[in-house]
Amino acid sequence: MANNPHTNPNSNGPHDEKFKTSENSKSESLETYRSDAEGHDLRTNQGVRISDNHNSLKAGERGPTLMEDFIFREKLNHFDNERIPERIVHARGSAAHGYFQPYETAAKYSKAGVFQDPGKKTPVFVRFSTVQGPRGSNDTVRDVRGFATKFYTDEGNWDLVGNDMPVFFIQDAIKFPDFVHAVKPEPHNEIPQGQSAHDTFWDFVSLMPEATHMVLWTMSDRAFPRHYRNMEGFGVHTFRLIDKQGKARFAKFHWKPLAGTCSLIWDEAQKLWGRDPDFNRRQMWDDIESGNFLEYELGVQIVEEEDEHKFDFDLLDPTKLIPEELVPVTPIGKMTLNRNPDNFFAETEQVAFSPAHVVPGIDFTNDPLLQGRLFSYLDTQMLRLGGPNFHEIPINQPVCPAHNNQRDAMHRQTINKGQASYEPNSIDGGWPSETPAAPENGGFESYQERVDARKIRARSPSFGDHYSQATLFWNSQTDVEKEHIIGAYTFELSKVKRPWIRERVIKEILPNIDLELARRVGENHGIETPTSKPAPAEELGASTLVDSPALSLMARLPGNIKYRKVAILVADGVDADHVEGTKSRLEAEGAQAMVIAPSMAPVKAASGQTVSPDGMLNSEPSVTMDAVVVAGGAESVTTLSQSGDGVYYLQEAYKHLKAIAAIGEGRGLLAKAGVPMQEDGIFLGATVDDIFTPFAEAMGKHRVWSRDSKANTMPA
Ligand code: HDE
Repeated sequence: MANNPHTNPNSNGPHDEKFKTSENSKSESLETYRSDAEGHDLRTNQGVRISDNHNSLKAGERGPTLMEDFIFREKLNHFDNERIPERIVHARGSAAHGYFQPYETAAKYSKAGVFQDPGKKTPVFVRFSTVQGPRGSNDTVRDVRGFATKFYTDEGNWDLVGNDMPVFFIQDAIKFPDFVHAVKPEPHNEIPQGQSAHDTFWDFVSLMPEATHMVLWTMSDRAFPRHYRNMEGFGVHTFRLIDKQGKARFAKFHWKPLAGTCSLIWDEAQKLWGRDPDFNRRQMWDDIESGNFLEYELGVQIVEEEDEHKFDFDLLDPTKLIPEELVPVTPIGKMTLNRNPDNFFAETEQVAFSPAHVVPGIDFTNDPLLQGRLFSYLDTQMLRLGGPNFHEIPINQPVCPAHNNQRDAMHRQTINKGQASYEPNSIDGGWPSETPAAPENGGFESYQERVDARKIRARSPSFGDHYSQATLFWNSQTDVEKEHIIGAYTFELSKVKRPWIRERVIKEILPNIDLELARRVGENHGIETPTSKPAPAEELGASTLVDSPALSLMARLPGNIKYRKVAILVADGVDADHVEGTKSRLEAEGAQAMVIAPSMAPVKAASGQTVSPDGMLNSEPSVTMDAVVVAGGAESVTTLSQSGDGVYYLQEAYKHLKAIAAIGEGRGLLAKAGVPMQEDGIFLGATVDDIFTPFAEAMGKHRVWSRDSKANTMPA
């Protein structure tokens, strides 16, 4: 086209150089908008200095407030409008900045700039979230976690809007409003908040067998991660990667946490709702502030186009995963989260992710859930962020330039110069101009998938298997994980009031996953279960694998004590050497030691030294720790043994399968708490050196799993 300066030989106007950004590009772009009030006078939004911020303007000291008071009106008016709609799902979230860096070039899979150069750090912003609860709900509820990453690449923003589970509840986006209405607090009384344990959720999922696989994941301990750093992430859908030659391959995205996978225990998660409702967001914030950054490896499972149909499930079906034993996850780079936002609202609340935000080299498939998502995110953000200019909000702006002929609308910030807001034009030199199609030019060209079909409202028969991967997941769990899943179904269904819904789950759904699972949950509800699977063969499906060990949380335990939080219990008369010795050995291996005392008053050690507590028995309870050490010193242990909080600390730690060590007289507190002394995961010794190595080893396994069957004997 003659007016396209890209192609017009007579045009020598400017055009975009290839953009080279750095790890800091996003932070630098936000700098323009940061505001620091230090040293400034208080002023109105119009810049007028305010001389009295305590009294409104009145007709007489005791008289009515005057309409004329523009200072008062402006302040109240802004305050009255501070809230925006929260996200319809994923309302509660917490985010951090960081960067992504490839290990080596992944050019053989994708031409996306973000994957090409191992020396290149691309800025990212990641928001973690729960799904069901409102903005003010608890962090540790049983729920899916969102894991949404915005890559600010040289070629535009790429959003990988994933979850911490690799599958989803439904196969077609048209069912999303039904699903969300069912799982959300019930419409008549807005109960329960942040929970799936209620009638409408179980009613829906038991009538929708395709939900079974994902529900099983949410009944596992994955539903309450110990820390965002201990959580896997998944792009869920099958995407396409396109290389420079235009060749496409199917790809699933994975985030693998370098700190290993660890979850809470249900009883612990529930207690945390009260003890620290901000448990996950607080830990991420504190860790980043203290330089303990979060790290994840980005991996891809690649399937060649010709292998599309070689699996016993459909790659387009979002209720299915590709077992890692069939297609290994190839690591392609690492993401580090290393900076907290400056302002929660401006960044975490206003960030707008969308799976439709892709860059050249990444493309979609016909997964009908993904196709629906491509519409939904922009649509909801129009309402949530007040119109079509939300891409101008600083956190949402790309780090490369973005020019086009879109104009006006609410809250427009950009001052577009020139007269031509159309293309082609000859008035403004033909700018901004299209990028002629050709891979080296960097324009987005959709993958030319051949589509030759009838228009039809139907579900593909290849989506008909609803159970085989649920069975695969169940088979892949360790005995402890299975017990926790049985406990989870039992608990959730105990909150379902309508008996026919409980019966439907136990008699018609669970047996199709596993007869023993159904029998055990049935036993707990006094419901007899069938002795053979009730679903028709095509719904049961058949998995080529019997199990997939990668699906167990135990497959990626941390193996060391880095970032683990350990309480050292002390009171007056404590042996200071035990405290110092334990602390220095823990910290040397990257763990965080917290000295916990009955109060915040400095503790007088037996030697006369002073030990400063980091927290109190009841303000930093055992549910916020990974392990406990009781320091010696006869007087200290007597005081702790006489404290209900001290005794409870150990009982609860025991119940939650935590490693417990006692040095010297410290064993007295174990005796008082009824914690067995001769058991795995309990370490007694006269000195720190006696206990440390086996204690640390036990912590590296996250929990003392062998204690699981005894945990319930402890009345904490
Ligand atoms: Fe979302 N989802 N979703 N979702 N989703 C939203 O977008 C939607 C799905 C996910 O931290 C909403 O801006 C539909 C799967 C995350 O800001 C909304 C369907 C996966 C976040 C929306 C799905 C996700 C959202 C609400 C089925 C994992 C939070 C507010 C077709 C791969 C992002 C918003 C953040 C948020 C729609 C299913 C992940 C309404 C229609 C599957 C992590 O647009």
